[in-house]
Amino acid sequence: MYSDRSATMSEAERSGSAGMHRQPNAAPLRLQAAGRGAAGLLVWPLLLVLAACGDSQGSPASAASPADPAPAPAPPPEPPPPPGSDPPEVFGYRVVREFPHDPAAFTQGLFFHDGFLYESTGLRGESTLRRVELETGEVLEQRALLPQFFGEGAALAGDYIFQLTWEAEIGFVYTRQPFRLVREFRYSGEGWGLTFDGEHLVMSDGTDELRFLDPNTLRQVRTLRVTADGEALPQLNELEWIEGEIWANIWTQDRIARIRPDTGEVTAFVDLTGILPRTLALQYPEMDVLNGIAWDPENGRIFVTGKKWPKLFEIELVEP
Ligand SMILES: [Ca+2]
Repeated sequence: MYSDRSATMSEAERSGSAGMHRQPNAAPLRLQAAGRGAAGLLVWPLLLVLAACGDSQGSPASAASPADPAPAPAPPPEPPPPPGSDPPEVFGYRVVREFPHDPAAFTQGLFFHDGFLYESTGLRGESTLRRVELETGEVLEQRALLPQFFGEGAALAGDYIFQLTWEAEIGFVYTRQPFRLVREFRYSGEGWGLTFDGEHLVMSDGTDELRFLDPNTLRQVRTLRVTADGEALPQLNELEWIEGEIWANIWTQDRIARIRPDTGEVTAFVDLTGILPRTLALQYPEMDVLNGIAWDPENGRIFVTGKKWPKLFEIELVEP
């Protein structure tokens, strides 16, 4: 239903500010030293190496005297499970605090930086990039996309905000504050979610594959197939890098997948069923699916919201 793929003229071209970044051989942006979440702070998941059981050396059986009846042979040790074969754990949640959220914001990208939320909203004619005050939901700065663009994922890398569009195969790069468009980039296929792992932009496109892009060249450096319990997990949507994991909304589901960035294995789900009170659905009939994860690394806060949801929630996980 959103089949307008003819929108090839960029926002910058139309706004007349394209000259500075339309040169085909323009040098790539050099990002300043990455802030929080930089590679030096990367916390890769620990691999737990389980000591093998059933080693008979030194066991009490070997100390038996020759007069004792021969001990029954020890059963062979269980072979270790192959990597990725464990079913993902399912975490619950607890709402720590609720914040107001613009019920007109069709949330497609969400991150938290230095005390403020940053949000990319979708729908043609309604798409924006905005800086939002957490406590009040007030929009402090907003930049509208041209009506042919459907805003999607957004992420901060260094001092630049990267924003995807759904089908136009164009991404935008802005200075963080104020929002000044400094560059465009192209990619093939659809743009859905975006986050930054401290080294690369991580992008989803609606499939089970994540793409890793160099934030300086915007070139793809690798891809990652995401699986849950050995099965491909498609419809990966809004993303967030949280302490060495990629968290992903699953489109149309109230679940977030927690993904190992090295193997693509989903180690756990967060089940957010019921987080939005049903009574609000009557009051806000345009509410759409859960979409939007933001992480405040300084205070260890997780925020979630959805498309045209009137609320944004700070949550804590509840152990399975
Ligand atoms: Ca996010």
